[in-house]
Amino acid sequence: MSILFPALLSPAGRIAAREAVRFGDVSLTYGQLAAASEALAARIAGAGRVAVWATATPETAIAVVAALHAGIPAVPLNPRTGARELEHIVADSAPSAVLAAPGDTLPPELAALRRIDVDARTAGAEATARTAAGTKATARTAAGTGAAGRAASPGEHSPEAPALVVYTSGTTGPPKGAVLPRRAVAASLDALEDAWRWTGDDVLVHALPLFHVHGLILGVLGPLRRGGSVRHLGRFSAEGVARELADGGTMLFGVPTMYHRLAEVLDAPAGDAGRDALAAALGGARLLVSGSAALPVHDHERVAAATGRRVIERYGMTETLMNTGIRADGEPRPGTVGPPLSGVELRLVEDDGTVLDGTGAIGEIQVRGPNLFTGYLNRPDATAAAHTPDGWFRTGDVGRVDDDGYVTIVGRRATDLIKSGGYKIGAGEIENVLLAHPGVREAAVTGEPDADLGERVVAWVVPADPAAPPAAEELAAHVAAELAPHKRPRTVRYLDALPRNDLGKILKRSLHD
Ligand code: MCA
Ligand code: AMP
Repeated sequence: MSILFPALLSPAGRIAAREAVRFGDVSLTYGQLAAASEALAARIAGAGRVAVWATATPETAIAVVAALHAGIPAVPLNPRTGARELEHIVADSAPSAVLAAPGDTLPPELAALRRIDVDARTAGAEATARTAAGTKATARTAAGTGAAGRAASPGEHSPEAPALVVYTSGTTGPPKGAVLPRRAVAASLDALEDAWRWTGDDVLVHALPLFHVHGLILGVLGPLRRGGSVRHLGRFSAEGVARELADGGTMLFGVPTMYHRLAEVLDAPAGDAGRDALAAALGGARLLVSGSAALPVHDHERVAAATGRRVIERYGMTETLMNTGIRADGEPRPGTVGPPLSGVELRLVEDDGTVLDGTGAIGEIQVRGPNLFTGYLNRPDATAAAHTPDGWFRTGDVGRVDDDGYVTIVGRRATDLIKSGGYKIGAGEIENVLLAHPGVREAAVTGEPDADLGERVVAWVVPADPAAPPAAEELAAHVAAELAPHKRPRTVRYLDALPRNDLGKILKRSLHD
């Protein structure tokens, strides 16, 4: 039987009063979160699957914990998802209800769903007011008792029962829903506990979106499983990171773009107040963790030079949760993602299926272990294609393993996958949307290196009317409205024709020439 959050079961005494989550200036204790999620779990009992309007708010934490408590799979939705992508996700995952905060305006694609309001204030959420001197005064914003000491129902469900369905992009077609069982969530979070000595005393700081594995599972469910707390900044800023780490935060989770932006601030001369405050706050943290994409060594070095602390990387995937990571007591080695985590088997395989065993050999990374998903929702074909006959998951990432087990990712097999700001984006989904624009005759999408985003989305467009090509901003807005803003092209290049081979296939590699 799987109990994901022991600290939320009948919280009493010190743990009931401990802060569980804080978003901006609104926080919930373990007692309040337990009461709110239990009450909501009772209201959604029997629902087949629920969508969660995953804003960066305590309501999202309550909604997801309630669904897990009730044993109902939750489908976190990016609140900025455009019409086409949202229609697909709703049709594919067929939720019976959508959980949202009372003030949220939901788009027409969700109109047919039963709406269930989740209100953190009725759970007794507290607003923490900061005085100019930096001390805190706490005021209750709504009536509510919390539930210190109240008995909770056990929330026990089969380890194989689906916990979450998280949508992730492939090279072509719409995103697929990765079905993550409770077993995988528990196994991956416990492997990180082991690697990072993650305890209930840790206070995690981050500003990640809550509709992906990184921000939601690691960033919210992780602290709750340990009985610790999370402080979400609402929106990423160097000032917010500095403030929260200086005020009790022990760990920082971020994507490389965030560390790059911190490194830019740290580049200011010593004596600059913002730079010095950030350097001191990062220097005082127990653990600075980067993931979702590679953190360039240059940014590693800039942070280390200014703070005396090394950022450590871990390597994961929506389908596999976490695979490898530098340990808290291990050697931080920039450019590597550390050894496999406890319980994870990892091997390298050549294109022809030959399993590599020599140190330093380069091949596709394949993994196996309790951290893996059970499959893609409604896509047995894609699930089968993603696995080898002997049950290993093909990550599509290409890497090597050193003598001491440290893994280095050197690239990925599919050139049609773009990682921008830590988001995985399929070239095909953007091409399809661009082709639906009346001003576009032909389109190809590629990723280009970008110092801030890692890669940026570039659209190569043959206009329907060469005399009046659609403006780059118009195409970006079109993609943002149909898919999501982070998928919009940041650069548009106009061509008379796309380079193609004899079979008519677009030659993407020659685009950049
Ligand atoms: C701009 N915006 C637009 C348009 N242009 N909206 C509509 N139409 C347009 N044409 C808006 C955006 O919505 C946003 O609004 C604002 O402008 C800025 O957008 P953008 O430039 O895209 O944001 P950014 O500042 O570049 O974001 C950088 C970021 C972000 C904060 C680092 O990329 C991010 O949060 N990344 C995290 C990705 C992540 O969590 N990945 C995990 C998946 P507004 O300003 O109002 O917001 S990977 C994973 O889970 C695995 C397991 C793993 O290993 O971790
Ligand atoms: P997603 O499918 O959005 O969950 O993204 C998973 C992918 O992110 C992996 O397959 C890797 O390509 C990439 N990734 C995650 N963490 C790292 C890391 N620390 N270094 C390099 N790539 C990473």
